[in-house]
Amino acid sequence: MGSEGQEVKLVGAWFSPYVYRVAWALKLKGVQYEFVEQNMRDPNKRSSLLLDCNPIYKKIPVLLHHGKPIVESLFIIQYIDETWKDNPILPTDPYERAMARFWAPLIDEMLLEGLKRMTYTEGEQLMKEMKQVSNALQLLEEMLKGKKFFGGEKVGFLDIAFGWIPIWLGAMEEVAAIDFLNPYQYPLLHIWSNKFKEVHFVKDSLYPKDKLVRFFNKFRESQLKLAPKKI
Ligand SMILES: N[C@@H](CCC(=O)N[C@@H](CS)C(=O)NCC(=O)O)C(=O)O
Repeated sequence: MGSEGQEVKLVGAWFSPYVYRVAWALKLKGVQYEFVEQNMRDPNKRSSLLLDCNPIYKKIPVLLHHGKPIVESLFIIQYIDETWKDNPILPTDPYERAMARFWAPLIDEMLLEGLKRMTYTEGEQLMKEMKQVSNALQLLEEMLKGKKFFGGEKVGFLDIAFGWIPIWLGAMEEVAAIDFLNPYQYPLLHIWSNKFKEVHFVKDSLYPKDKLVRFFNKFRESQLKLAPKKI
């Protein structure tokens, strides 16, 4: 296992939480891969590689396995889990498995996409997004009751899906000047965040927070220029 070398390529970019998920899943499985960095700054200048392998969404990450592209991070993780059987990522219990598949995209929409939208919305819409983000954090706090990781005693699908929180949320909070992950309000999530950052394959893969803050500040500026102001 893990000796496929160049047969596995991860098409991504350093700043993307969706890409990290896939990298973590590959690392957990011990699969060797080549990282193919994309310049995502200009939506009109996507590489021909990305356009060829993700013509529908034109987004990263894309996993290339023996030249075959798999897109959408949560589907990619499931593909990885089914392809390399050691160190299972998804729960084996069918009910737990179904629930993990239910929560991951829901929290993506409420929390990750909600936070992105928060960086460029204002007024009533901003309040709505903030409420949704708090609701999502509360849901995560509930899920962690009696557990070390979302996956139980060890890192699983939801830990990998939510693994961006410890670093990316902090950077987004700084850009939006809002403190979301309050340890008093979300003590279990706070403990989990610290624990996840210490997981061996996560620890060495993270970029410093200030680099992400600079990136999100630029992202916010570009989105604010695009978004019509509603006052
Ligand atoms: N649902 C997708 C989201 C991926 C995504 O939004 N990727 C961003 C980078 S963080 C991207 O490629 N954006 C480019 C664009 O929207 O044109 C997934 O889970 O893979």
